Amino acid sequence: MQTMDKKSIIADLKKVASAAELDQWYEKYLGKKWEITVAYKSMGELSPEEKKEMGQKLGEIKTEATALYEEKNTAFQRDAINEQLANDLVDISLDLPLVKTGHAHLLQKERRLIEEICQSMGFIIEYGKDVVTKYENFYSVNIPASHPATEMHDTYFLSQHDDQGDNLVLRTHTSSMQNELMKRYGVPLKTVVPGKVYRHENTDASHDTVFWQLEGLVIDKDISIGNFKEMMMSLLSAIFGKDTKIRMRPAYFPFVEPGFEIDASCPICEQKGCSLCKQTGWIEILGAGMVHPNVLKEGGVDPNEYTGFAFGIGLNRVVAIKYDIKDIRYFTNGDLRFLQSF
Ligand code: FA5
Repeated sequence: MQTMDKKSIIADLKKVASAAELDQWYEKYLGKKWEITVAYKSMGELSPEEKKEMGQKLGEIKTEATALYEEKNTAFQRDAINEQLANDLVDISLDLPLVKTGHAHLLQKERRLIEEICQSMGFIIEYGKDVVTKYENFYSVNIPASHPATEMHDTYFLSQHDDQGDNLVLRTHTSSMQNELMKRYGVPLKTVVPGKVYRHENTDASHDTVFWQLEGLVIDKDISIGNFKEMMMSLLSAIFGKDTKIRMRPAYFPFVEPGFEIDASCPICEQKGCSLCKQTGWIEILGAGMVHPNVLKEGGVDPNEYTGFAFGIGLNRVVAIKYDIKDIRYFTNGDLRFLQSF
């Protein structure tokens, strides 16, 4: 009981100089085997008056010691945190190995950029589905089953069927969205559809089996070839942002009348001839034309009242021209040396 002297308990606590010493102090006085507990237990032998006096004294010691203990404990914890913060300072001048992070594929960065340009020109952006019906890919855009034009696209057919019993197809062009957009939005309409398309064909520097197209469809009253040309030239100069020569020539697509193709000058050989431009100096970048009346009718639009133009830009070729990439297969062959350089 001699240690139950309040002064010596508090004096002991005041001498405590570290968190470890504080733990020892706690064990000694307030822990499970603390001396105050032992003192409480030994009170059974005392008379009621002595018990009362001793109980009161022990209570006071406990309250005061606990408060002082808490105060010391908080101070030690604060010191520990401050010390950790002081030691955890980040040295921003230190040379650390670079953390390799991923980034968007060049094609996708460019696609987003072109989408922004199109949005600023008032186009709605839509994304279709990769797996479509024969109706969407062919029939709705004036390519009947018997039409030789179906041969123009080497198509990947799936074993699954649509409700007409026709095999589903991996879309061969983004024109497969034209009909749905006319039906969904009606007219006037100004929309672009970026999307992946699939063709079963031999690959070379300007042909791949999977590539991106960007379909444009503009329908309104009195839309003319002049409107088409003006819009196309502004779009292409905004996309390339450099001196790329453009030429337009007549072409055939069953879903337009008249139809055109647009070529861009080859940046790789400066038009002297190379494998990308197949020695011609020009690379075909898009097909286009005035929307065929049958396509308008099929989309529920009156061709006597409305006209329009459509275009399908080959994104891989456009990006290759913009960045002087001599073979579009680099986009899909997964070569990290190529991917990491953009
Ligand atoms: C079409 O796909 C038409 N749907 C385009 C169109 C839309 C015409 C609306 C009229 C109106 P074409 O098969 O030519 O057309 O493809 C369009 C563009 O895609 C080409 O100009 C070319 O830039 C690109 N392209 C075509 N085949 C490949 C291929 N195998 N690899 C990479 N790009 C290709």
